[in-house]
Amino acid sequence: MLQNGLYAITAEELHPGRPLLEVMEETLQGGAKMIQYRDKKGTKKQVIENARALSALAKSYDVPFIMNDHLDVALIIDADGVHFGQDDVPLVEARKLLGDNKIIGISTHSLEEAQHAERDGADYIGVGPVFKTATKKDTQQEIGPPLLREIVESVSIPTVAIGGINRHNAVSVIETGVTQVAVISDVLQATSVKEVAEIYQTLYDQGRKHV
Ligand code: TZP
Ligand code: MG
Repeated sequence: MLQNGLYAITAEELHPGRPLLEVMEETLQGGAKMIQYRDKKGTKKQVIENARALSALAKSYDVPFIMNDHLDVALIIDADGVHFGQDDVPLVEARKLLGDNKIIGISTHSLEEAQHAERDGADYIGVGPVFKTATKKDTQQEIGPPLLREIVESVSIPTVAIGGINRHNAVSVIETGVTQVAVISDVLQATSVKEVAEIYQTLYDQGRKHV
């Protein structure tokens, strides 16, 4: 259900002066396999408007649209799925409201959390931070590729690596067998977002040869 490749996540503050929709369309033109709208600051009204527009954009590229944090917004705009942290709406509660056809992703930081999320019925897990990152301030200790590999091998649901991934270290991450790499700053801060998204697809093919 999740295709191998780049998972593009929004961070509007990283591309001042460039519209959110334009930047995210470039990730899709470059071949992103999934997009997530992550907004920790907007008003509910703004989040609904942006989510509706991003969802339509993703649909036009036949790519799933995932809403971070806001279960109500996901329901209002009929998003393809949601992404939650460990302290957000519990997975089993979200499942009751969203049904079996929506994607529910959960952030995990250890083997235990990963296995727990799988048991609770997550459709995929985020795993990280793999490396140090300046994008999320309240992150846990970075786990590194060896533990990432252990986690990937210990679950049978799709896995998404996140945190500090860039063009230089992406192959070492992809080689662990992760389904997707979620990248924020290295993609959104690029001069050509589309070209960098395309590079990730090439790196993916390179890394998968060793899986
Ligand atoms: N969750 C764990 S690390 C992270 C999130 C949202 C930030 C990843 O951003 P970057 O710029 O790709 O390191
Ligand atoms: Mg959250």
